[in-house]
Parts: sequence; structure tokens; C-alpha cells
Amino acid sequence: MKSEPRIRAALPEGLTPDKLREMYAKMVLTRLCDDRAFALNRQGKIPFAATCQGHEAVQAGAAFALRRGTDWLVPYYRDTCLALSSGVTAKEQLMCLFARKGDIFSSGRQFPNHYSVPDRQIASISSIIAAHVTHGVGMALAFKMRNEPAVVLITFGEGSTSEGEWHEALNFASIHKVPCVFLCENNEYAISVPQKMQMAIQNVADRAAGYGMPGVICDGTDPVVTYSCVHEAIERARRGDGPTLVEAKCYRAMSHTSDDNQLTYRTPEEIEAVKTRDPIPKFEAWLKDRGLADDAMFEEIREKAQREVDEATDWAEAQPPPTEEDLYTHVYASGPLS
Ligand SMILES: Cc1ncc(C[n+]2csc(CCOP(=O)(O)OP(=O)(O)O)c2C)c(N)n1
Repeated sequence: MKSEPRIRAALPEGLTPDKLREMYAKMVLTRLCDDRAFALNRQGKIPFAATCQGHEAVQAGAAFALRRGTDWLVPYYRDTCLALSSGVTAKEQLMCLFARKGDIFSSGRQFPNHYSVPDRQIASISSIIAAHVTHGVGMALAFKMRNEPAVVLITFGEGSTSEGEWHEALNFASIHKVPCVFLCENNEYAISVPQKMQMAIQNVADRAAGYGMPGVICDGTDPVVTYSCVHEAIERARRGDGPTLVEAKCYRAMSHTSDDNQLTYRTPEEIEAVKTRDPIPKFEAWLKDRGLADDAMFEEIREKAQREVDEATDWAEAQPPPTEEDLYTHVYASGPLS
């Protein structure tokens, strides 16, 4: 790592060589968790999984742009890497997939990636697509009214931008200069619906103009580029200059979920082509080019992540399932109602 001092000068504000390697490690950990989830599903051990393969770069870049302990994340169901990069552990991820009693996201109800981790500034997500965008704007408005420095990062896919609530949220946020950032992870599909059947424009970012906020496009297969765009948008929001819509162009490498078969709407050639855009080898090349990592380091990171996922799997599988009494946890208010 002899060239680090020279490289450091060229890195975006807030990114150090160690942070870049940590970012890479989170991307690898996410990929291995994702592979494990699908393998467990095919083994009949877990009923359902949602993939984030192809989204690792946009999510790692965005997570590292957040000010930990201050900023809030309002994610959607595809945000495994955002969550794992924001303090969620592989054990917690696996515990949720196995629907064990100790699942801290959804109390063993097995709706994967429906995070709710307030102690790590991750708000509960909504399965109703785009509904959480209004929730996130409401949170950001509260931070503004209380003069708190927090910025809220709200994520969603391009299909969600067809929902009325999405438009209402952006309109309101811009009028009131609410401290939030809207991050669209544009993977070109909403389940089986390609973007061209979803909207008559090429870029989701163009929608920002209709609400009087900046719309920025970034390469969502590059974590450093995404980090820079999201970081700039977050600091703009923190200064009180209002929200930004960032569109990170990425892709979905697998079927929508374990219940979907992408071969019913994608050609084998398209699926093959998508593999050439894998953000992990791309980031490896970026790190190597700058003398920030080498093959031995990648191997070490991969082995460590594999051990972590293996241990998390064995541990989570051995945990007890929820009991009958858990059926109503988080469904009705507990304690006396006043
Ligand atoms: C209001 C609503 N309509 C339909 C669905 C079913 N649904 C779940 S995910 C999804 C696709 C969303 O696509 P996009 O926002 O592009 O995100 P992606 O899954 O591609 O990451 C749909 C239509 C839903 N959950 N909520």
C-alpha cells in the first residue's frame, strides 16, 4: 500500500483507503448473505428471499455517505447492503430469514429485509411500494422543526416513482425544503415490467424538475461515484437547501424474489449480459488500479465474510421459533391504553 498518501489526495471528501476497503467488505458480505438466502430457500429451509445482487455498489456508496448516529435511513426491501453497511449484522439478517423468535425486524414473521432498527437509525419499511417515501419526508420535517441536524435518506426502485405518494412526497419535501435525499435504485425492472413500460422518459432524475429540486444521475455500479453524489446531496440537505433526487443506474442480476422467474420476461442473452456489469469485480479493479488493495486482500476479505455468513447461518437456524404468544407482538399496543 505504498502509494496510499498520493491516492488519498484524490479520494472524495470523507473517504479514506480504510473506508473504501470496508465498503468493499460490506459488498462482499452482502453478496454472500444473498447467495446463502437463495440457497436456503431452494433447500426448503426459508420460504422467501429478496435479492440485492447488482445493487451492492449503489447501496454501499450511499451508506458510507450517511453520518452514522445522526442521519436516518428509510429503506426498501432490496436494501440488504445498505442495512449491512449501516450496522445490521449477518446474524440479524439470517435470524430474520429463518423467522426465529429473536428476529428484531419483524419478530419472526419472515418478511425479509423489512428492517426496523431504530437504535441504528433505520426506520421500518413499507411493503406498499412508495408509501415509505411519505413517511421519510415526515421524519425529515420533524427533524427540521426540532432544529436537529439529521438528514433522511429514502430509497426506492424506479417502478415506485409511478405511485402517487411518491409524487406527493417530492412535491411537499421541495416546497418545505425538508432535509432528505431521494435515492432511486434504478434496476430497469419493476418485477416483470421494464422501465419503458413504466414511464415515457429515459431518466427518473428528470422528474425532479417538476418539483423544483436537482435531479442527479450516477453510475450505480460504482460505489465511489454513488458515494460522491449522495454525499453532496446529503450535505446540501443538511445546509437547509432542500432535497435532491439521485438516480443510481444499476440492474437486478437475479429474479425479483425467490418466488419470481425472470426467464418468463427476460431473454437468456439479457441475463447473461447483465452478469458483465457486476459491481464487485469492477470495484476490485478500481481498488487495485489505485494500489489500495490486492488479490490477497480480496481473498482474505472474502474468507472472513464467508466464515461470518456460515456462523450466522448455523447460529440462526439453531434459534427457537416464535411461540403462540408472539402472534400479537407489534400488532396491538401493549399496556393500558389511555
Ligand atoms: C402499492 C403496491 N403495488 C404493487 C406492489 C407489488 N410490488 C411489490 S415490489 C413491486 C415492484 C417495485 O419495483 P421497483 O420500485 O422498481 O423496485 P425493485 O423491486 O425493482 O427494486 C411491486 C409492483 C406493492 N408492494 N405495492
